[in-house]
Amino acid sequence: MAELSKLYDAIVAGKLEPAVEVTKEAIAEGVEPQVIINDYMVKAMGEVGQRFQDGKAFVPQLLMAGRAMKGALELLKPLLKGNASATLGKVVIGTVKGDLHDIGKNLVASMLEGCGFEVINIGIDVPCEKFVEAVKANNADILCMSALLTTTMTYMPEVIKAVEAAGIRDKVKIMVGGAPVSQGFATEIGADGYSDNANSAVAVAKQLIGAQ
Ligand code: B12
Repeated sequence: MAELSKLYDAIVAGKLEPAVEVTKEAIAEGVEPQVIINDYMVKAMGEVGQRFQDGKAFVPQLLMAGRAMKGALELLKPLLKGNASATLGKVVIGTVKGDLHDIGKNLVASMLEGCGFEVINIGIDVPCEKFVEAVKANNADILCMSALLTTTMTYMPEVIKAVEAAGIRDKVKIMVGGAPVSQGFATEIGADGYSDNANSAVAVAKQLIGAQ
């Protein structure tokens, strides 16, 4: 039996190899990817964040934990894909300007892809113009923005304004997310959808394009 608590420990300790090993074992034993991600990986990142906040961990520890989580997540990505037959719609996703956090954004992207959306992932530190260009160039149905910092979530309404100024606001639904973002904030800035996790992000996306 894969000892999944060791996956939690490995991510908290920022150790890539044991994180990958335990994940491989769990996959071989048929443990649901969602269980591995939500019950162990996301919780471990939460613990690292708490330690950082409490002054018990520092940026190098955050980086190493992020690296361990990403490595293990790579193994699970192919398993998140699969039951998608036709494309439900096109999604452009990025982390807003000034923000380099991409683990949660990539998880949302993988889940959307796995559930039938075509996803154009435009990366981190994305300025307004790049979001607008990508939506236009791909004729996207949904624009997803991620922010993990209280100082960068305030960039989200700027992007919405830029989409409006480009005259395409009625053509694209806008979803926002990331740890400091809330439903209240999403409503306040005029976003169409919000979710606090990758699973329900898919449900919200489907709802927004009338696929559910
Ligand atoms: C890993 C990490 C880093 C790594 C990022 C590596 C990477 N490639 O992403 C590094 C080391 C680079 C980093 C840097 C910094 N970080 Co940091 N980081 C974290 C940490 C520990 C985990 C984030 C994470 O990956 N969580 C796991 C994922 C799965 O969760 P998630 O991102 O929340 O995503 C989920 C949901 O939010 C949602 N979601 C996310 N995006 C979207 C988008 C849409 C559209 C939807 C619908 C849903 C959705 O679904 C996701 C999956 O379920 C958090 C602590 C925390 N608990 O959040 C701090 C944290 C975010 N960091 C913090 C800080 C302060 C920093 C730094 C400023 C530190 C510094 N002094 O340099 C820098 C800023 C760099 C920058 N300009 O961005 C603070 C932010 C405080 C604040 N309130 O603003 C936090 C909260 C730590 C803390 N407790 O103080 N960090």
